[in-house]
Amino acid sequence: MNQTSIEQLNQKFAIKDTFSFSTNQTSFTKVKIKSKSGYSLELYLYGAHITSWKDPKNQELFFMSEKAVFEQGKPIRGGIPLVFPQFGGGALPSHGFARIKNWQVESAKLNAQGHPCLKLYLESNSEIKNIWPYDFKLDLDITLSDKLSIDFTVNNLSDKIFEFTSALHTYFAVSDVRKIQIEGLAGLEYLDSLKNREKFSEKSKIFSFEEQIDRIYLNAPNKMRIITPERKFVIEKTNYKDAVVWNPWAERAKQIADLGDNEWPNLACVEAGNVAAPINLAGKSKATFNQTLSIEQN
Ligand code: TA6
Repeated sequence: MNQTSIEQLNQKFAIKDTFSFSTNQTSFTKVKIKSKSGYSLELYLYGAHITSWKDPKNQELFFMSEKAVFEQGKPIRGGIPLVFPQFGGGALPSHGFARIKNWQVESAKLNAQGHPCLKLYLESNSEIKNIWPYDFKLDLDITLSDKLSIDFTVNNLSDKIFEFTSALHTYFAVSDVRKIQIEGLAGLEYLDSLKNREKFSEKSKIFSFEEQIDRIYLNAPNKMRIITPERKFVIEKTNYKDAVVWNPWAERAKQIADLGDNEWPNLACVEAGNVAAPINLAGKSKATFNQTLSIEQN
C-alpha cells in the first residue's frame, strides 16, 4: 500500500472526533485516537510506537523523555517501544528492528462496541531480510475504550520455523518511582540483567524500587498492578510469560543520551514479554499476544 501523504491517510481512514493523521516536526506520521470514554492515544507509524495515553481528565499516563528523538534508525524513548524479534542486545539492533521500521495502516474503524480499533502492520522486505531472513507479517491491533488493548500477532509466512523474543516495553508515568509498588511479583523467580541474568527469587511481599533495577520476572501472573500515589495501573496480559521491570536510576540515566538526567524518577517500565525463552513459531502459522492496560483511581 502506498501511503505517502497525510491527506491520503486522512481521506482513507480519518473518522471525525475519533481518528486523525498529522505529522510532527520531523515529518513522522502521527495518529491521534479518541474514544467515547474520554481516553485518547497518540502513536507514530514509525515503530507502531504509542507515545501518549491520556485519561478523561487529560492526564498523561505514559512517560515520554523530553530528549526523545524522532529520527529514522533510532528508537523513541518513552511510551511503548515494540520489541521484536530480539529483546536486548545481540545480532540485530538493540531490542530488534520492529521499533525502528515504518509500519502501515491496515484499517481504522469502530468495533461492534463502538470503540476505535486501529490495525497496523509490518511486512518483511529485502532490507529486513538482509538481517533477519524470514517472510513474516506483524499485526498490531490497538483498541481504545476505557482500557487500552494491544494485540500483537506474528505471522510466520515462511516454510521454516523461526524464533523470537518480544515485549511491549511500556514506560508508565509516575511522579516518583521511589514511591510506587508493583503487585504480583512476590515469590517469582527473576533473572537479574544487572548480574548476567543470574536467577534469584523475589523475597518482598510487594515490590518497590530502591535502586537501579533491570529484571526479567519469569512466569509473571496475567494480572499485575502498579500502585502509585496518583493512581493504580492495571496490567493484564495473555500469552506473554514474563514481566520485565526496569528503572535506570540516577547514574545509569546520565549515560542514556535521549533521557534527561533528572527524568528517571518519573518512569517505571513494566513490560509484558516473552524474553527469557524465545517463542518458536512453526512455518505458515501465527501467534497472538495481548496486553491490556487500565486505570483504577485511588
Ligand atoms: O527492558 C529493560 C532494558 O532492556 C534495559 O536493559 C535497558 O537498557 C532498557 O531496556 C532500554 O533499552 P534501550 O535499547 O531502549 O535503550
